[in-house]
Amino acid sequence: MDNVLIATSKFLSLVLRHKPEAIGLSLDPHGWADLRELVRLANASGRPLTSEEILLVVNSSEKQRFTFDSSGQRIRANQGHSVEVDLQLDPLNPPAVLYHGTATRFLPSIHESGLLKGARHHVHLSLDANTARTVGSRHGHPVVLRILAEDMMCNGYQFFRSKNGVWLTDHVPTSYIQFP
Ligand code: HQG
Repeated sequence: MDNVLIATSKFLSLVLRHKPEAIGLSLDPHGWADLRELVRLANASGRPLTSEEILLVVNSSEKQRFTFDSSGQRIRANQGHSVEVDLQLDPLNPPAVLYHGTATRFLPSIHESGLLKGARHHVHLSLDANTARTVGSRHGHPVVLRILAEDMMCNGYQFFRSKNGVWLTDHVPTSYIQFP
């Protein structure tokens, strides 16, 4: 993605995940925003944006961060929200092991409290260790934790998978984390 599209993608993350009110946008209870309204409000608030640009971002995002509904007239973020939305994901059986990438500086606290979702709706887990390492490197020197997901599920913890393949759960207690 070129720099203009990256900036647009970050703007979409801001208004579709975290701060729709920044441009006066409202999301429906499931996180959907009307595309024309989004374009209108962005421009009205001084952030030039066209629906063509949005389409390019949605189609070129490797992580598939956003999705259109079947009518093509509404858009939402696939995961990563801090605003309260119900994505209506069904619980799903996870693989035996999932991975979480974090930074070494967080390890003492993770040893203490397990993985916490913080400002997001869920703790985010990756299907493979490489992806987890990339996620962790956003925060500093990366470290990959193995999460005993199947054991968690057997003990009643629920897992979900976002449309773009990120595994989600509420909290990972320390006892299900294998530290390197
Ligand atoms: C850490 C990106 C101290 C956690 C990625 C992480 C992902 C703790 C940080 C998605 C902790 C939160 C989410 C504890 C967890 N003590 N630190 N007890 N428990 N942490 O950004 O998982 O580009 O909210 O390890 O690809 O890094 O946005 O979560 O380091 O899918 O589409 O607290 O964001 O996707 O950081 O990333 P974040 P994350 P997008």
